[in-house]
Amino acid sequence: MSEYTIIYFPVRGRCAAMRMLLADQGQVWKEEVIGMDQWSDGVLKKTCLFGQLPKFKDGDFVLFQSNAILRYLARKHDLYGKGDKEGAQIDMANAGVEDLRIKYAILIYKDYDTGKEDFIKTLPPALKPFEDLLAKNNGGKDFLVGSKISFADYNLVDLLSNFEVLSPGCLKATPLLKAYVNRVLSRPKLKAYLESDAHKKVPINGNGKQ
Ligand code: GTB
Repeated sequence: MSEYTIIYFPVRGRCAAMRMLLADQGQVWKEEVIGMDQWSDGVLKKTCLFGQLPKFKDGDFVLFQSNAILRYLARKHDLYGKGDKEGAQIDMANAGVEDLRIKYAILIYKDYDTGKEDFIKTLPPALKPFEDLLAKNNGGKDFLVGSKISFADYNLVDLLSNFEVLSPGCLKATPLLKAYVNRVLSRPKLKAYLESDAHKKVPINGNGKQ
């Protein structure tokens, strides 16, 4: 029996995808919410391997780094594709999501006022590789890789949901991606979680920008 705990700031941020994965897989988890006042005293930060959150616990087992946490959960819950090749393709897709997430975080936390317009203009070409991956996999009817959802799908769908908030309609140029996001978001357990206060009342980012 797993005893999962997510220790993070009161935002969706880098924990949204792992929460979506857990909810969709019917898992329960605890949240330890760290306010900025607590974080600023530096006590917890000193105990974090890279000086950052999220921190994740499975009982006594502790992990840092959101993508490592996603992969751990993927291995435990069979969300890493079939065989080495699908696993490598899922890693490749997730690395693309991470590259884009870093650009989004820079926009949100550093360049929002000056960079938003340009960021939105670069979205269609930035999303094209994911549209291409979908197109090559059963004409876009399945997931990024293979016929079963993977951790990279939760990560991508979370980021694309944030982009839809930043720029409503931004998926118009990538219709397979748009249909895929809708399909994933309508999975019953995931939908119920996303409609709950546990998700809705938590802001996307820590500075009020979205
Ligand atoms: N590579 C790491 C991962 O993927 O886990 C990156 C983790 C990371 O960037 N953590 C940030 C952090 O711990 C929080 S996510 N920052 C504190 C520090 O470095 O001291 C982004 C974020 C920023 C601000 C808030 N906020 O104000 O509530 C929340 C989340």
